[in-house]
Amino acid sequence: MEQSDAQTVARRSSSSGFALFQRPNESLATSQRSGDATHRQGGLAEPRQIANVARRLVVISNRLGNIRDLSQAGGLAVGVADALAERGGLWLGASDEHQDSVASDQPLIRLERLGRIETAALILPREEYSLYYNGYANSTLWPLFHYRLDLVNHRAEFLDAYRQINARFAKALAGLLSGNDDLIWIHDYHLIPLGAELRRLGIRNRIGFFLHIPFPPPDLFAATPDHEELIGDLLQYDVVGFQTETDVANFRRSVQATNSTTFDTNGAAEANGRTVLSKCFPIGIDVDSFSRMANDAAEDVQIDSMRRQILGLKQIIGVDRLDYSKGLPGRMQAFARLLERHPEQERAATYLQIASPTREEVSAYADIRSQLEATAGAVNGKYADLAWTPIRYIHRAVARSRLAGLLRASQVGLVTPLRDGMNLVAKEYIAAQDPADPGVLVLSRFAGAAEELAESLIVNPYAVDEVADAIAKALVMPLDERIARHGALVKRIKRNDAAEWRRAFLAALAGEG
Ligand code: GDG
Repeated sequence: MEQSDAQTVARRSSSSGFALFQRPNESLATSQRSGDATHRQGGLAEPRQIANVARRLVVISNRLGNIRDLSQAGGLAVGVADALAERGGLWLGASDEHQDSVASDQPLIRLERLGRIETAALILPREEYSLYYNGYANSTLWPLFHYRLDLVNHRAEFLDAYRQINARFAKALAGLLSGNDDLIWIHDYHLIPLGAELRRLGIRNRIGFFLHIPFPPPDLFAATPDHEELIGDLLQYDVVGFQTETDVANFRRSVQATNSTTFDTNGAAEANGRTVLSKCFPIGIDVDSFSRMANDAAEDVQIDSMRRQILGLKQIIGVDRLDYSKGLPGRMQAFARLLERHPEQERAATYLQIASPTREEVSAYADIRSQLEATAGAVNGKYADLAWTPIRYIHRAVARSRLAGLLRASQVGLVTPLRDGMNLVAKEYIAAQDPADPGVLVLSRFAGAAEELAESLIVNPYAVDEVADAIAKALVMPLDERIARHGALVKRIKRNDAAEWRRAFLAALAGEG
């Protein structure tokens, strides 16, 4: 994307120069706008005709994607940016910049425009943001929604900051809306109360919420003292979207248990004088563009792959944020069990784990890191020799194009989370394969993706020997079986791709779905 396309929306301040900060009511509508849609190669999608394009789309997520360079971006950022590019619209998220001093009550926003997309970065008080993000979002809700009550840290100041930050988002957004017709699409667990805060400010627009992570069963959900408020918040939306049918069912049961509201066979319920639709919208990827990226692998990835071919070494790969929900220590143990139970795989298979750093301020994440380093060290210490390193463990983010090449060069994809909303790596692994000689996906039954990807080898990640045996089966699977399984999986990920995900959600949000 050309840098020069970008335009910082700034209004001349009363003194000299440009004020980068803009109060929302000095609105974008009065700022100079650039005309045409922006096209990109490997970046934003070209605008396409879709239903209900007349209504402006307003997206809110905790973090803004970098719309000037989506080459590193994953599913959510690309999916959202493409939806905005198709119809034009606004994306509001928290800025990386923070206010240090006492919080201002007026929203501070940095506005930018690139083609038809406008971004609004909300500058939030540092301490309050940390209590909201590291605190309630990632120390309370994330473990709770991933069924990890043992890791939930519940503190009153986390919840206060969470509600306060959501109220700040609402105030900022209210000033940026261009009317009742804007379609508002809110993303993920950081912003559950945002719809209710907007309603409190008198916003009557259609508002949709999509949860990217699982929704827990009622007995677990009820363990948070705030569960009734959270259900009340979710019932303020017009559409509440989930990744899987399991999540939808869990949500509906919690609603019923909390306030006796029932859903009809279409998933609709009456609440607060409005119809709330709850439905499953499985997120997908842009299959063709990921396949292309995998096919154009970097030279050193190809050389590494050729070297392994010569040595007769097969590669097993895992790619995850270093998060305790992803089941990484168990996965390494399963690889160690593979070597014990299937000794013919010694020096015949190597396991590459890319575990990108994430949320390092939260203590549970430091624990998982040391646990993983210890396991990798123990397995390598026991088995490695001069010619063979059983586990290669990379604790760094890897460029997306390189990642695609590495997935293609691996004969087994290991995706074994203990619980996951969807898991896009599973879909990326399938998209990356050579259809004439594809690898095999070993997939946890507790990843949302397992609802769609039945032709992978489905495993229970808690059953270490079962995972080890599935890896062994994948390593020796005959070509015709690999091709048949891969062909079926590709069909599925193409049917439920990123474009279909946003089309279906936006149709429901516009009241057409
Ligand atoms: C949440 C939900 C749901 C990973 N390491 C690197 C890297 N990645 C990319 C992957 C993939 C993305 O990040 C991760 O997506 P996942 O879906 O696997 O998981 P979460 O981050 O937990 O996402 C999840 C998702 O939201 C979408 O709704 O599927 O269930 O938890 O695209 O490839 N990308 C680069 N370097 C890395 O080192 N460039």
